[in-house]
Amino acid sequence: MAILFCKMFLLTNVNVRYNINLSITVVNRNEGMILTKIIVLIAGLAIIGFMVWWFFGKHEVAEVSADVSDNSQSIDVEVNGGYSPETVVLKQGVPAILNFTRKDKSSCLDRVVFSDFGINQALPINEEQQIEIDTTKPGEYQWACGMDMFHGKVIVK
Ligand SMILES: [Cu+2]
Repeated sequence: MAILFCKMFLLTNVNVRYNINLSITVVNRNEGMILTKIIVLIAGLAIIGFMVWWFFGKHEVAEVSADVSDNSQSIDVEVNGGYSPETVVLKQGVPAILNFTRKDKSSCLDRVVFSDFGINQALPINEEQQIEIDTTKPGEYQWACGMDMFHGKVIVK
């Protein structure tokens, strides 16, 4: 009788343990879901942050304003798989020079064309070419490679 009672107790004990284990598992599953949500949230925020950084990062690299000193301004433009910077901001009325240096071996970028100013300048590799830009009129002026494939822009304001 005592043994039976003991066995029953053991059985209930096992049941209780099982129940506790089950409820812990349920709690863990809920916590897991919360954790998953937090991870998804953090990942989402990280992606948004990265996109913002990428957008502003590119923006900063792409656009450069000239330093104006002694009634002259100049900007160096590197030609290598495109133009860096792609957008150049010049001050209106101040004589401006863009220094183009081609580091790209491809013949695609061996000329730079400013159709608004009638400029079609050869860019020998690794040689700085000075291009005078007329800044008398404010506006946006595109430049391109000889084949009109790569583009850059001068903003006079
Ligand atoms: Cu080209």
